[in-house]
Amino acid sequence: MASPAPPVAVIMGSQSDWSTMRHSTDTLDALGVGYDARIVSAHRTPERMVDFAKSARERGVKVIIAGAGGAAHLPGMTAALTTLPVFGVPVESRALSGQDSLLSIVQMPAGVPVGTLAIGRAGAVNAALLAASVLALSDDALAARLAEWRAEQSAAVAEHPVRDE
Ligand code: RP5
Repeated sequence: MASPAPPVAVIMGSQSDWSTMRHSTDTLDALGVGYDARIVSAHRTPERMVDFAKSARERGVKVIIAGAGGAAHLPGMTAALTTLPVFGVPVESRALSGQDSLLSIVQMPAGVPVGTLAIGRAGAVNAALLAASVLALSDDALAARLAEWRAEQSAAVAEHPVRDE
């Protein structure tokens, strides 16, 4: 039998989404959370999307992070095909600065949830932190690493601004 998949799947609609979605994988790396990163396009590879989403739970995936831009159907269609938690990251599009991505991910009809994050890097980082929070519900060591990550973030904030102008 094949070994189980890493707990987080980071999927994206295109290679061009990687510069945003790498912030999810960088954050998961920092927290020691295993993941698999894949290109899965709702429009260009719809059958790959269906195969991925339908098999995710049985392969051992626990949380899905899905980034897409423009007419960003990937998070919603993936959520329609699995009951695993799906966090959607709107990628900043050239034409509409990611407003199109955000609205097409966030405005899901009642019954098929996508936890929608901010546009771009902030959303990609926070999707990873949310995924880690979900996994930390049943993983005390990860909960401790997450608390440490937060403490380091707090410690890095200076009390006074540098007067550099
Ligand atoms: C979406 O279309 C992708 O998620 C990407 O953000 C956008 C543009 O894709 P490319 O034309 O750059 O491949 O499916």
